[in-house]
Amino acid sequence: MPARFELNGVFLSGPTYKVGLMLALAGEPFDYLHVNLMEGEHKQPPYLSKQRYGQVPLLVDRNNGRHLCQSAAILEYLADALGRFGGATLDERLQVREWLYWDFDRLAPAIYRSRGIRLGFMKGGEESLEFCAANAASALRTLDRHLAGKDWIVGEGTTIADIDIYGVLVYAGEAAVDLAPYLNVAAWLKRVEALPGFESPKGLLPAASREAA
Ligand SMILES: N[C@@H](CCC(=O)N[C@@H](CS)C(=O)NCC(=O)O)C(=O)O
Repeated sequence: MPARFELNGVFLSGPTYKVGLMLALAGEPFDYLHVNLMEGEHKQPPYLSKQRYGQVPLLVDRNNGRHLCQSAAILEYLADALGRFGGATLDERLQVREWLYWDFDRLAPAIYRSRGIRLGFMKGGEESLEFCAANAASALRTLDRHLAGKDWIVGEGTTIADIDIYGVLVYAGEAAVDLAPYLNVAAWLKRVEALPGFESPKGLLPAASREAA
């Protein structure tokens, strides 16, 4: 029987990794379809008819034919659909959502952009890199203060807030951001990496399409 989920993405993409990590931690096998960004596949009508923003990731839920876009919204969908990592109460779910918005406002742009410039797939000079470094430091101070005395970002267990933010900070090294001074963040990263089903970006996202094992 084919896997329930089909993840369309690119192996270098942080937002694609977030969705793959969620599926892996939830124990959900998925077919992986490589989208050829170099050849502009994501801007062609067949892909745009499934992903209106012309971006990766795109998740297809074959149980109901839904096509889902935007990694944070996909994480919320999966938490709901699979009954995992959504938060234990309404208040936790609301806090989780706050962190998802915070990530894409404060943390992800700084890390992803710095990484993109350094790896050569985004434009930007020294000034942009300095701006990213200052914003990353500010966001990391916020997260580090928040994690003092806590194992997880929200509540007593892993949530999609942890998965979403891990999916940014895993690229800190490539963005030349040193996480060592942020002791609470460093300890939390290790907790995420010890979760059953955890996989690194390399382990989860191949360079070519792959069917679920
Ligand atoms: N907010 C989106 C961002 C997705 C995104 O930036 N995807 C990049 C790859 S990492 C992409 O598709 N870039 C090609 C483009 O935007 O044309 C999400 O979280 O899903």
